Amino acid sequence: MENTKLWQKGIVYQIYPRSFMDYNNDGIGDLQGIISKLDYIKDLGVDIIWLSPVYKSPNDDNGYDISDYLDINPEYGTMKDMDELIEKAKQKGLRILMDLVINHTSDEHPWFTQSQDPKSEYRDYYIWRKEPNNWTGFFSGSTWDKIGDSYYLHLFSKKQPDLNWKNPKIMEEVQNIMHFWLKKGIYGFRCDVINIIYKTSLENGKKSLVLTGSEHYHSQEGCHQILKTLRSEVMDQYDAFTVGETVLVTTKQANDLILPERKELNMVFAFEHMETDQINNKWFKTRFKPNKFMKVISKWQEEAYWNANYLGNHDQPRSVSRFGDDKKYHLESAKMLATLNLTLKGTPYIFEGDEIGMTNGDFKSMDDYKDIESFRIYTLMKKMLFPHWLRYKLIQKTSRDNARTPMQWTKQGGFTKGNPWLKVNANTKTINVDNNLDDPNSIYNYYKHLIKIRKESDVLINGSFKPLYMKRNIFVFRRTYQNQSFITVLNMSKNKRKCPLDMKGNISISNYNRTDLNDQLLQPYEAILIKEEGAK
Ligand code: TEU
Ligand code: CA
Repeated sequence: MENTKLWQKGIVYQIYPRSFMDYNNDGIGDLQGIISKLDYIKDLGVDIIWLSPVYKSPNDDNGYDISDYLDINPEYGTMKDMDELIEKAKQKGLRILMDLVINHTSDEHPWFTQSQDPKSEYRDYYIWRKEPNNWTGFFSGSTWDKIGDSYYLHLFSKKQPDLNWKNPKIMEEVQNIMHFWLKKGIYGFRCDVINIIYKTSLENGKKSLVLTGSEHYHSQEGCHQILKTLRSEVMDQYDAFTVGETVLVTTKQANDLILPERKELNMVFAFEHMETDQINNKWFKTRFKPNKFMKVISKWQEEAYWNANYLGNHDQPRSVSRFGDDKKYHLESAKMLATLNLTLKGTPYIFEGDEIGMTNGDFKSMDDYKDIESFRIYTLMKKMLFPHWLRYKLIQKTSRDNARTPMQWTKQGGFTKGNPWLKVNANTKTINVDNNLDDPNSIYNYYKHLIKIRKESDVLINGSFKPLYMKRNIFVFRRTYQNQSFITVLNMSKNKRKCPLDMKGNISISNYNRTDLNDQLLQPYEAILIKEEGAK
């Protein structure tokens, strides 16, 4: 236990800075806004705050297009504000995790503007070719755009040119950036799309419905080499950690990045559980099937060396709207999902607003959306002759803006006194922080209680994971450490179901305020955490 690091035993709270709290009332969340809410975050019981990018950026992709890695987006504040945030957080025992986006920069980064001149020393910072290949990108369409008489590669939007990791200068630049921030006392990095940064070849790819060409850049040996260097040259000099965002990985590919002897990353965000309600790609949603979902989660629990557990983030629809029921069983299902996320093995990540059960946005037309990806996909579906109602329905279900609506602090919203950059959900009237703080039975107070239980428990932090039942939308698993154990019982559906196993022990927490385990009938979305008695 003593050797357990903060990033293993701690809990991470993700902030999407644009949407968290607007201090100067210009409609955009900012650093002073975050500082003003540090006590709220601390009270929840978390240890680490992951900030989505706050660097200087023209905001084509809300900060995931960086034009200066060593400066702060003026919309969010200044470097002085950032120093203050790091310092004030530290005083409260909170550490800051920053987003590190090193697959691409903004096209407005001075490296890229200079790179446009074929004779510039920055030319090789990016990937230029005379002719495009057949690759298709994450936001759909070709990955190549033309400037002058050459094409440059961009796996995301055309304002996000990919860096050329075959150029040793990039390694040098990135190391400097990492040192700069780590020296300020941050606790590490969430490494954006880290498993696709190294392009082994630029050959044409095997034709595929999505991401043609990915076999040339996904999980390449070159990427492993880069991560080993960043670890030994930078990370190892600090008390810090890395979590990689890794698209399309298998448990084997994840372990190749996180096993301690590999000396690369500490953990990764995998996506397989997020793919269980989609056909082929994330824009074609099918009905959520809990059985499939729990099997994937269980597989990752058993096979991955360590997990970064999450049910939502700034790229995904809201978890309660997606895996729960945001109407009839809002309270119950949000608490059930919390119980899942916080009793699994690994480091739990909570996305801002999930602790009060925020739901998908209540957008009324395409004019309400802001996300570049939503527009790209909408246009693509139009080209494919999808009727308007279907296009709109798919965007409504999948848009990343669902997770990005401003944090609901009060009945009136409370995020800003100005005009919010993205529409505040009208359900802030009932779903808001104020209501949650006041009500002992609220989702927030359930999170808080559950976090406390987790933090005080060797079993929940270090225990092994064993699935006991995964059928009929019921998920039961056991965590064991030395001679102690917990059982988590989850009904992931709205149907009442008899628990197939005998439930024995003491109830640590339950979302129906159960006082005993005599009744084996599980209520809709019921969740029970049971501390088992005696040795196992
Ligand atoms: O996301 C990468 C990613 O592959 C997806 O999760 C992304 O949401 C996109 O929808 C692919 O379909 C990361 C960031 O989290 C995301 O916000 C950025 O847009 C992206 O990288 C580019 O930096
Ligand atoms: Ca502001």
